[in-house]
Amino acid sequence: MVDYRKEGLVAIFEVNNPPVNSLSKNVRQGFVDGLSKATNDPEVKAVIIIGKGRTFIAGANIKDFGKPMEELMSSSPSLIDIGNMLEESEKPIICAIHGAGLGGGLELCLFSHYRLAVKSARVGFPEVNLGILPAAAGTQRLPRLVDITVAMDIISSGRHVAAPEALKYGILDQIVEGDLLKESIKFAHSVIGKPLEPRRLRNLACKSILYCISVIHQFCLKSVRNAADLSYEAGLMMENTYFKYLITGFQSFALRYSFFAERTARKWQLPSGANAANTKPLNVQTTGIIGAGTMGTGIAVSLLRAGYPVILVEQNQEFLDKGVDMIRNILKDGVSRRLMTEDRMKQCLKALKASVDLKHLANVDLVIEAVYENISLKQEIFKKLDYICKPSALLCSNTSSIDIDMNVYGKETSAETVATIMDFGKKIGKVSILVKSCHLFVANRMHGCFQTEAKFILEEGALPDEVDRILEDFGMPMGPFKVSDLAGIDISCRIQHEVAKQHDIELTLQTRFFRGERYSSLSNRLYELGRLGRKTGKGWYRYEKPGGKNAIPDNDIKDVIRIHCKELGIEQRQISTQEILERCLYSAINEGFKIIEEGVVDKPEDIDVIWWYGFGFPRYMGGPMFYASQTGLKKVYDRVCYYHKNFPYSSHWVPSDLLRRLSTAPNPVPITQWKTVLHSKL
Ligand code: 3H9
Repeated sequence: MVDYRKEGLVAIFEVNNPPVNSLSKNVRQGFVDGLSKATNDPEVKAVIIIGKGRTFIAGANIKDFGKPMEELMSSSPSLIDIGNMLEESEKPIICAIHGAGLGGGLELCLFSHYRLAVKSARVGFPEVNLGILPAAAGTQRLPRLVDITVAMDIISSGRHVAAPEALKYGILDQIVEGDLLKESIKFAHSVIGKPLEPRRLRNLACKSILYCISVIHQFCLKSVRNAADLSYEAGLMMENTYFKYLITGFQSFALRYSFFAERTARKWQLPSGANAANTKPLNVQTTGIIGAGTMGTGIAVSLLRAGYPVILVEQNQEFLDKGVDMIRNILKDGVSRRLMTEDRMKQCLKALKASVDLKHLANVDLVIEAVYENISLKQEIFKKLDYICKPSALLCSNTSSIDIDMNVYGKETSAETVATIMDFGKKIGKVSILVKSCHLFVANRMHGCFQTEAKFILEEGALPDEVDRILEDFGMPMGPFKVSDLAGIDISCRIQHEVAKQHDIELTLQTRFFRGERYSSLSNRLYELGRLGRKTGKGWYRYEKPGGKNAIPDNDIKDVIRIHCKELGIEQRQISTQEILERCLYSAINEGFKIIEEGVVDKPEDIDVIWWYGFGFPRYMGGPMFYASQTGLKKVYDRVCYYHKNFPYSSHWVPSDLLRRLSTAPNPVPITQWKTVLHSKL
């Protein structure tokens, strides 16, 4: 686990715990053994710690955190024990970092006397993302090395700091060009015999005091403050107390689930047996996008930023020019927000070609169709692409509501194509989740239930700002009515009318049922009043100006709802917070169980990941399916049945059979095993 060898005067500890050299118990023991050898060997004058494989050390083993507290805390040697031994060593200890030095990995570096890294390395304290704080002296030692505001930023943001930035702060002593080990050995020789006392961080005083921020962040803040206010020993004791408190809490539990869920979600597999591990992605070098609207231009920016050349195609020059302008503005905004340099922006714009002729897509490796939601238009485009594009080109659609087998992975989609798209998603900085084709797909299908219930709740007596506040207090970044105002009320109305047209139905303000389902025409009423949301300065809220961002509760909306209900004879009543939360969340969760049941996703984790990235569902709640598992499936099922009885004309309340079966299991089935119940007799 820690391989020990000597190169002249230098002992090398090579951490060898694939895949990411986490600090599990035998690695920690390996350090103790290595240190004992190095200390007792008079020939050894310095020690280098280096990681084998793709990275230095990714921190403590997160799987250990599920263990009971006594076992966790008594598991010796602890990281702090090792750290103390490193710091006290009379022979200089040098950490040589490549890949990532995170969490406990960085703490170990801070106990060492010197830190070197290759330019591509990253360091940081991502513990906040797991709902804990760096508790192997990280909060006590980093503020002794760098300015306290920098320490607070790194600890409370959890961000990965690139080596050049870390060098600037003094976290690193040197960036190494060329072979990391060879250069580190040279460095080791240069520091042999130099005094080590000034290199021992515990002796340094903290540099300044500050201000700051949520539960985990508050603990990080308190702990960093302790570095300034208390002795090192007292600070350490408090850090340990906070850690014990946080690690047993719900947030850390949910965040640890989220960490693994995201990785599990990446592991796609098809019924044929093809999967992420056994299928090689194809090489995508050139791309094309059809449609220069909001979606098309947004996708173009992602591809350009990731270094792909893009050919953007629109039906006429006017739309094309508008699209190119939009792309230019997004990139410029990125420069002004320091997300990219001016030079990088220029390179991106150079890689963009614009055309009104589909024929220019003849040689691209991948085409993304992003035109508006109209099935015949999309089909016509794909027919043309079949002739124009080379046979190996991947044809993709950005549809979000049309149920076409060619959109996601359909019956005819090869495993190689799936592998390529999943890999491509990662390369453009997105999280890709493999889902089967179904009406509205996963995100819109579940979120549709959530939004629909929110509207029914208004008809029954609540106000938009009340519903939004309750869901925001729960942790959603924005309530459903603020989201609707942002997206534009006209967009959802047009989609509804388009769907109705396909069924030869005309929706009016009096429509209360659509295809046998309860229907709310409330947004159509706003549409007719020209209240289209932020862009018109009025929607479910009013705004300081058209395009304004401050949502102000509007008394006029009360009248709109009152008149709507009076005309349609809908009775209004007082609705409790519990009912609002349950109806929005449980309707979506019940739909989520149906999605798993139908095999549209492979596992519940896929749904949770979609909700964090798609709708900003709070990660510290783990996602809607994890939230349901923690609430208790019996409770969720009983409430779904209750609402089904009360609202029989909403099919999203028909209880999922999988949910029913899980809720009656004699013992709670862990979320990771729900799928097994699908095939069992429960
Ligand atoms: C900590 O250190 C607490 C301390 O302050 C003190 C406590 C007293 N443990 O992400 P990848 C697995 S808390 C266990 O796909 P990449 C991961 O699940 C820790 N397993 O690779 C996956 O497994 P599988 C603070 C871990 O190259 C595989 O390794 N540190 C750990 O895209 C590959 O991972 C962090 O939070 C771990 N620490 O990214 C860092 N890390 O193949 C967490 C990874 O079965 N790690 N695995 O799915 C990362 O951010 C990324 O893994 C890293 C590599 C950037 C290192």
